[in-house]
Amino acid sequence: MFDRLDSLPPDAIMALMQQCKADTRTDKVDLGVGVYKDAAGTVPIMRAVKTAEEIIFGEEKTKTYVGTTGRVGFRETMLELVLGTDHPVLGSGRIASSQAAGGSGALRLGAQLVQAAAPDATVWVSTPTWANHIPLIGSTGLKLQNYPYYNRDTLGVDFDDMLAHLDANAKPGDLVLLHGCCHNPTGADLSHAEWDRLVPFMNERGLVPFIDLAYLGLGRGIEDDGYGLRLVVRDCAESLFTVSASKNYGLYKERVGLLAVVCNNPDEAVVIQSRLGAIQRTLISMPPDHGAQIVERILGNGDLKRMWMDELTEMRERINGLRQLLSEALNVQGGEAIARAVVAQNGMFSMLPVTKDQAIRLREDHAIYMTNSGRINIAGANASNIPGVADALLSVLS
Ligand code: PLP
Ligand code: TYF
Repeated sequence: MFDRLDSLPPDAIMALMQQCKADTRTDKVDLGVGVYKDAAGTVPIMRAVKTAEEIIFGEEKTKTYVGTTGRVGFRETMLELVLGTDHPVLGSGRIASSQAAGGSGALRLGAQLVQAAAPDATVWVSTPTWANHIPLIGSTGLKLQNYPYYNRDTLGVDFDDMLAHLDANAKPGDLVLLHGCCHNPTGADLSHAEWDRLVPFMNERGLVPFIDLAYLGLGRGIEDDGYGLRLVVRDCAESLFTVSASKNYGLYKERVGLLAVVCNNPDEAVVIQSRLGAIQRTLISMPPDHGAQIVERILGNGDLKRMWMDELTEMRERINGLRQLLSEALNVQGGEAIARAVVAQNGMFSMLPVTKDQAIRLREDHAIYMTNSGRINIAGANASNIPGVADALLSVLS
């Protein structure tokens, strides 16, 4: 039977990562895959994570199953982190939640729930969005459509176009997938003022927010980065959000994430909690535990939490320092607009106005790796190669 199937192309970003790895040029710069790298170019294990692992190694008594929706302590501490301990919805009983296999597993779980509740709903995603949103959500059978978001001329968000498009095309009960912060692939986020306008707009039109938060703390800080999500949870009767612990804890391969579903009332939340367990059972039975145990230990221990926060601040400051350096290096004739965008954008990514051919030239002629769409992961650079990256970029753009 397997001869009936054709092969499929590999994930483009993973393929780019392999291609860069195989490149023998010593001055290569990997601005491809979205993982945080330190100044030495390694993807480090955070000290708080290592310390938590050592404690777990000494204290863990059993590897028995935890359950389909994972650890209660993980879910509670993550919700407190993301929403803030004084959030009005936190103690309301309106939130159902589940641990998941990464942010990706949480997205799939959430989409599967939406598909069960509202199979005719459309999920609106930004142009562009993280490429994996399409298969993760689309494979449930839900329909996906695009709303305008990033303007490649202004290198910013087309907020008025976004609202006008949703106003004209989305129907009540549709979902709008929003990036909580550090938009992937563009780095262009909604301002607080835009979130303030978006939330009442969505409420008036009966649109349900579905927020993907994968980079909390890597943009401007936890409070700032969580602004839109906290507002949505406070002001919308129903919403969903996913949280990934891959980037801000460096727990990529451990696969740890959270899905939260904010319901109209506590009775509904009880029903949805049972559904989340049932859906997870159809997908993977139970989520992996190790990463969730680490996160729970860190967030539940004052010293470890401070250690983690300090490291997260170091990571964010490194990224923002590199943004500043790149911006300064690009701030010459012809590069001014990109220079401004690079410091206005948030998180690891920026989307540069390079064509596919230019991205290929940067790869082939300069050993600088970025996606064909012009997305760079700024954390892949360092202070010594930034001037070369800026020069190469300006040369292919001229
Ligand atoms: N959402 C976005 C926008 C991402 O960039 C990522 C990153 O990999 C994820 C979700 C989920 O990542 P993971 O499944 O590794 O937690
Ligand atoms: O966008 C990125 O680079 C990260 C990592 O299939 C990633 O989100 C890339 C591709 C993929 C899974 C994760």
